[in-house]
Amino acid sequence: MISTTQAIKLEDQYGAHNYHPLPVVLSKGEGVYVWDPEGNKYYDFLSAYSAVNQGHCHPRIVNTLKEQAEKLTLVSRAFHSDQLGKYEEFMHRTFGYDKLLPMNTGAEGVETAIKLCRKWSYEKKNLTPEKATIIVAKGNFHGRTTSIISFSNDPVARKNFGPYTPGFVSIPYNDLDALEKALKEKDVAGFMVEPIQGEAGVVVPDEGYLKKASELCEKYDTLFIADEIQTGIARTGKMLCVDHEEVRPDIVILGKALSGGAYPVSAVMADDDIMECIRPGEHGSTYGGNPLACAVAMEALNVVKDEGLAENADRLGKIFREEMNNLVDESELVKLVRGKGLLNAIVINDAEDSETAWNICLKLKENGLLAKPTHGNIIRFAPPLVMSEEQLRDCISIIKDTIKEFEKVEA
Ligand code: IF1
Repeated sequence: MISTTQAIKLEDQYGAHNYHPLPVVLSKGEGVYVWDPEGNKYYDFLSAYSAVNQGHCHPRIVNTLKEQAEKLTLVSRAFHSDQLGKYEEFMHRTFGYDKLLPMNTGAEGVETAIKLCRKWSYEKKNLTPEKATIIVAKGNFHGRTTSIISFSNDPVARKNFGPYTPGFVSIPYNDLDALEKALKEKDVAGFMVEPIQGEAGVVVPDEGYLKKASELCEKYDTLFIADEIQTGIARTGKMLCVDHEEVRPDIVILGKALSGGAYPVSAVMADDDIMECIRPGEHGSTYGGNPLACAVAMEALNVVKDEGLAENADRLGKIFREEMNNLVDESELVKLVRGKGLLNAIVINDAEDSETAWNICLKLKENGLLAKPTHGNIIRFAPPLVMSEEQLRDCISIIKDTIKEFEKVEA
């Protein structure tokens, strides 16, 4: 078994430095726990950015992965497989859309939704060829491809990656007037938005924002596209985050926990009038819809349903925010807590570029809990949805004690 020091050294020497991870190496995961090579045990409070909602190495998902892997993993879409149609029907029954376009990563799902939306706008809404625009929200994070970072307003994500893909209009998040104004412009094809902005720091829009936004898109015959890659699959206390407002987007994008962290699986769902704008040979991917992905995704979603993970996330999330609000009252260091279900974040009372949040995460690690700051002074807390109330309360104590310990040192 390689040691923590050796593992980090190898990555530093031979790996691109495109991340700045916490100085911890993980070699085993089970449910809400992960272990480092030296045998230290941690609560995972990041869940691989909401990809392991079902907990690490869920036995049902791992067994399905093993069984299918011994039968058939990939045939490409040159031929049919016995899993793809079954999976597509399963997803139709689960989410109620006519059709699904299977991809692999979240960014591929987002790129697919962009292409689908543009194609629909030329072929069904008769927009000016090559002039379609898609409205996006400032503070968005939809992935790392060149087109996606073209409409990011995060300089770190964009700098020196130009020239940028045109055809996107940025408006402030959670601002319906700005949305309506943008929808009135010429050649608008769609509005793509995260129901809660994850990377921006778990920014929850006002109650009713998603509902009104989808109604405005309807009014202006524009597609409402929900990126549920991080907020979906029970993370916020409902199967989809848009379910909190009973909104039915024209296009829904899923990823991450769609496979429970066992395999890259993403999906784009829409009804026939939109999905049939893409015809044979117009879009695809070698691994898209492979039988291994289909089998794993069906089992991963069955686990979510059978174990009532949405209900658990809703109930535990309320306890978490209540306890974090008590901490806000008691602590100078924690300014506020926000989130929905088990997608939450605390804002640290320090400058955006301060090291405080990072240092708190280092201390949390020493105390047995893994979390990582998102922008500057915000710490995202997103444990696997299989967590018990007892485990959550244990984590709350660790967080409270660490913050208090930190304040004493800081004071
Ligand atoms: C990183 C966080 C970032 C996403 C939404 C699409 C994608 C993501 C709403 C793309 C991916 C990941 C990517 C990872 C860190 C993490 C992340 F918000 F979840 F924390 F970066 F913002 N839509 N989010 O959140 O999916 O192609 O990665 O499968 O890139 O550092 P992907």
